[in-house]
Amino acid sequence: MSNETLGEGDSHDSGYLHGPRTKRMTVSPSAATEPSGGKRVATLAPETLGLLSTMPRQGGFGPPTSDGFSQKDYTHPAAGYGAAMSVAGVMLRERLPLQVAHSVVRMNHDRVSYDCPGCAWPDDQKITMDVCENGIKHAAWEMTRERARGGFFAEHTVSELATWSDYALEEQGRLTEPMVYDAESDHYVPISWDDAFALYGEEMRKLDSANEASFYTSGRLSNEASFLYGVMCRALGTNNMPDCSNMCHEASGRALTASIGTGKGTCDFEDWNETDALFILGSNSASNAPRALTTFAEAIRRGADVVHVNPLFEAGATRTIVPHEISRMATFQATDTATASLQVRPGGDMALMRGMSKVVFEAAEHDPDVLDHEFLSGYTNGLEAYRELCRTTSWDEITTQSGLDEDSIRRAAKIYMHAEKVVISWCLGVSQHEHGVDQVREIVNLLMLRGNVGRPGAGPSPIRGHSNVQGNRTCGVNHHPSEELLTATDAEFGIDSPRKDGLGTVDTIEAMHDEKVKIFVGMGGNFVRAVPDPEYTAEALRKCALTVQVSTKLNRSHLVHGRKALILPCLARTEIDEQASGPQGVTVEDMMSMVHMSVGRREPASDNLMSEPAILTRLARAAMPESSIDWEGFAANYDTIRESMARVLPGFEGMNELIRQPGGFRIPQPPREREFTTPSKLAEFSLEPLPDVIPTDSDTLVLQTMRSHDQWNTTIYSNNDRYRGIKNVREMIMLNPEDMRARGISEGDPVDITSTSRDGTQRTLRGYRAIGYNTPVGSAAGYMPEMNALLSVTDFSTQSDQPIMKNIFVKVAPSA
Ligand SMILES: Nc1nc2c(c(=O)[nH]1)N[C@H]1C(S)=C(S)[C@@H](COP(=O)(O)OP(=O)(O)OC[C@H]3O[C@@H](n4cnc5c(=O)[nH]c(N)nc54)[C@H](O)[C@@H]3O)O[C@H]1N2
Ligand SMILES: Nc1nc2c(c(=O)[nH]1)N[C@H]1C(S)=C(S)[C@@H](COP(=O)(O)OP(=O)(O)OC[C@H]3O[C@@H](n4cnc5c(=O)[nH]c(N)nc54)[C@H](O)[C@@H]3O)O[C@H]1N2
Ligand SMILES: [Mo]
Repeated sequence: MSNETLGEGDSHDSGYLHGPRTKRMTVSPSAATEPSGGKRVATLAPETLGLLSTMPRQGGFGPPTSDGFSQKDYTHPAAGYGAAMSVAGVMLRERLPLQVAHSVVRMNHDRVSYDCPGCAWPDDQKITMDVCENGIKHAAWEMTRERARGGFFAEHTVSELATWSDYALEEQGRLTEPMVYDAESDHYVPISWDDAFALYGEEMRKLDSANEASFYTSGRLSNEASFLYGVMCRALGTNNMPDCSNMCHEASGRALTASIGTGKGTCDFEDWNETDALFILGSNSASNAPRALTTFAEAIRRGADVVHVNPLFEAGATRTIVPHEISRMATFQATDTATASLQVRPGGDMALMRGMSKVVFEAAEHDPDVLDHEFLSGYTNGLEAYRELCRTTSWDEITTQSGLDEDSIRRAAKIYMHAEKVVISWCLGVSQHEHGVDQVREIVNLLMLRGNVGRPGAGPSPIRGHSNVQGNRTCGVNHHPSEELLTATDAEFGIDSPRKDGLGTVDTIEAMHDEKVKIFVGMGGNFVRAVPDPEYTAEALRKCALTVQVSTKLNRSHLVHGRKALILPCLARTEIDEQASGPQGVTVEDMMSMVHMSVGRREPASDNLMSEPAILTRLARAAMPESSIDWEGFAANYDTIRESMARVLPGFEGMNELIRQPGGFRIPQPPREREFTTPSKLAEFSLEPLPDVIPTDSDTLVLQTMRSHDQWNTTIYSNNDRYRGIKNVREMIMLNPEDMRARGISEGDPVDITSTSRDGTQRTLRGYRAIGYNTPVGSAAGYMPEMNALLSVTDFSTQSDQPIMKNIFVKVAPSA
């Protein structure tokens, strides 16, 4: 099937793919109005300068640079030679030539190997080497030969390190021993593990209530560690468990729970492999789930449709060399990965879904079989009200709010109706909006019309983020846990879990700022960088009595700390985890609910590291010396953790045996069998009006913040973004050329970006470079985490509590 270019005309916001415009542009640093290189570029407006003013913003958070920047549209297929070169660069930096290549081949495959620490895409067991460029880079990042030893901390005060770039901090390599902050000398100094845990225990026991502590998780934590973490928090008496999922798929979880009863997608890999039409909304798959490209390409080869919905024409929507096909890589034979692309307006996905449903209902007037009556009458609730809602939503509203013309939407609906089996998938482009929950529910509404739920080859299927973010939730990391989980936990451990919801990410920031939370524990991640409003968050963290960061590498969150601070270095997933009963393995759950084993094989980066499960058992014991839970037994043998998990978590019965089968096991997903666990026991149509996603003031642009190809969340590998043709700049904003003209901005000009938050405060990033790009008129795009400086902590969705990171209202003007 060929790449169909739908729609006519050439305006940038007319709907379907016209292909990015081609241009060449290079700006040398001498053309910049500010001094170039490591010490310049945008700073926050003076009025917002505060606690973060010690943090340099050198060329964004990537490596310092003195070279000119450029944008030139990328015309090669995704993956391929550029990928190989990029991997080589990272390996060189980590001084890692052979080991990685070796390890990576084993990664994800052998059941006694480790799970890729990158994304949550499932492993294709049929492909002997299903690896990708970004997975290799990510594994290399943790396998680095560089070490931040105690001597390093003796040489630099924390105030000095705070002036280093984020890139330089991580470049120090793996942390090697526990450290404690010494306020007198302003240094991190070595501390024994025993003393570190004793200090933590002492501070915890000073609290009036466990609710004065908050326990963050980044989505890499294993299932076993997540489970222990949850039990520890509940035994302490708190549900304060913010996690990175509060910033990525909270909306998806809430929406799916309301619609079908459980917060996960219903598809497995086989469904993706046999579907007739795949709709991919708001995902930059080529960079963030690269192995998905293989699936897109294979879908096209068997004649299925693959429709991408995105304000940008991302590489995954064009042509690709599928990641594992090394021979093609050598000869550059590209494969199609899309049949159509819809250039939606930011936040316009719900209107698109509504429009498609409207067309389906219209078609059903002539041919009743368009609807799946058996499914709709037997398993769903609210069909007639939804039909009426679609009837009364006008085309005018649908086209305005989606940014797509009626014809384009009708053609997308035709693809949907012609396909017997449809999978709709989405990522942050859908969830990180005010109406993220409504958007995901509208996806389910559309799927239900033709019974595309709980049937092979069909279903809703969010692309998840971190490699174990889904497993974290399954195993108990949740600030609003279910009664079912708490009851089972209480029965297993003889505790009395708190029933009150805990604090999520945004609430934790506020509570620390109000000094209601006094201890912050981060199990991985880089909290101060990942969250909105870094300055306010830094103030909040600095008010804490104690901050504890369990990490593999040095990052900004170690330098923005409480009055007392601990850095507890842990083993990485690729490393041997030796405990009293011998070497241990942990498990992870991929985005399709498959749980499998991950066993590290490499020598640990230092002999003074502890595993995450072991650290958690020691933290638990230190805070609860009298606890009757056998924490020490858990640390000695992870099988004993899994025995408890098997009793507490539905679907984990027999876990120890199941994970020793090749490929692991699949957690039962009731909606997959059309068993909907909603209160009505039916799948629920949602009946929300379309929100108005267009700023009332025509001067305002909607800014989305996203990842470059060369970064992992807060870790930046380089200042390049290969598929978008961007070289050597992160402090940039992509603008539609029409919007640039209207503001008197030329290509490469320095501009100031001012956001207005929900609390009325304004924030400005100065001297960002304007880059003309094919993004809809009225929209703009730039990079996270730099642009978190534009968000207030109040800028979160009232539906999901998720920060609205794809929906920032800004004004852009030439720099003064
Ligand atoms: N290499 C690498 N892989 C990663 C990560 C990484 O940083 N690096 N991060 C991991 C994590 S934690 C996550 S959550 C995922 C994130 O994966 P993605 O969701 O792909 O992440 P983003 O870079 O934020 O890209 C958002 C995409 O949504 C589009 N978009 C923005 N607004 C809208 C909209 O209103 N509608 C639609 N339809 N599209 C929109 C953007 O143009 C962009 O293509 O990736 C995971 N995988
Ligand atoms: N503006 C904006 N902001 C965003 C987003 C956005 O799209 N736009 N996306 C949001 C999303 S989806 C997410 S998930 C968050 C990401 O937020 P986080 O998960 O908090 O951030 P990461 O950058 O993934 O965390 C990196 C750090 O984790 C530590 N680490 C790495 N491996 C391990 C390990 O094995 N164990 C332990 N204990 N630590 C380890 C290292 O010290 C490293 O520095 O950012 C969010 N922030
Ligand atoms: Mo994420």
